Amino acid sequence: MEIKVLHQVMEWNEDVSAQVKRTLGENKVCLVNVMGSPGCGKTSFITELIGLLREEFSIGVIEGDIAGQIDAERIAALGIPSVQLNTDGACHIEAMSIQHILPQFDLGSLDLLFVENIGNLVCPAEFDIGENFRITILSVPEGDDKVKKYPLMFTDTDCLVLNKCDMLPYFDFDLQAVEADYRAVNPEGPLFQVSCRTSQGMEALAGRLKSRIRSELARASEEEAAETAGAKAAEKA
Ligand SMILES: Nc1nc2c(ncn2[C@@H]2O[C@H](COP(=O)(O)OP(=O)(O)OP(=O)(O)O)[C@@H](O)[C@H]2O)c(=O)[nH]1
Ligand SMILES: [Mg+2]
Repeated sequence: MEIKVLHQVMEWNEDVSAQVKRTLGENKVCLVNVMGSPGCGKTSFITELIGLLREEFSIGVIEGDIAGQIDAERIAALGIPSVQLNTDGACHIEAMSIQHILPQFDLGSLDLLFVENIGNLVCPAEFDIGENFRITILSVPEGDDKVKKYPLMFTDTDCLVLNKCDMLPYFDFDLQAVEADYRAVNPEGPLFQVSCRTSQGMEALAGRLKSRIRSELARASEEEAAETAGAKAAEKA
């Protein structure tokens, strides 16, 4: 199986996230930026979600890693279009790279594009890659102090997923403390407890995601309709 591997575009620092958003909006594609530490379960989570969402949405995945194409191969094995982005050392993905990769997908036939960001709790939070929304994953074995230590990752997210909850009996992990720390930095953000190993909590999460994706796609359609109406009115004037 041949996987397309593209490299991070480093020569420009210009913020092109608005252009990425425009391209995605025009094609009615919802982009979800999945972030978290190395090994927290980002690929496992996307894989689980593909199973739960693929009946309703046409899905593609951009897999970000410093090197290698292991994750893109995992996704391609599911029959889902996937492109591997290698950042060659950079600890985050930039919008410029997403803009560069989008033409690799048949955007007109996609509804949903997952981007698995580089495993890191720091830099990815600082870069808007043109996403509709962000999901941050924290896993039980990482420890219960991460929200306090890396607040931006948990402040600038639309949802926190606590993964590997099947491991809770084996770790001194204070769930209430994590919830309280998260509430302190992100009072409105939902928190889902899941296990990608047992699928615990995944259906409920997928239900909430479906509503969010539907409303993002509906908004893109409304904006397109408004633009068309505006252009027609301008033609007449
Ligand atoms: N017990 C348990 N293991 C899990 C769970 N989710 C993922 N794993 C395991 O955790 C390891 C890392 O999972 P990945 O999905 O590759 O994690 P990732 O965040 O994509 O990793 P990188 O791409 O390397 O940053 C694998 O061995 C998974 O099988 C879970 O809910 N419970
Ligand atoms: Mg991965």
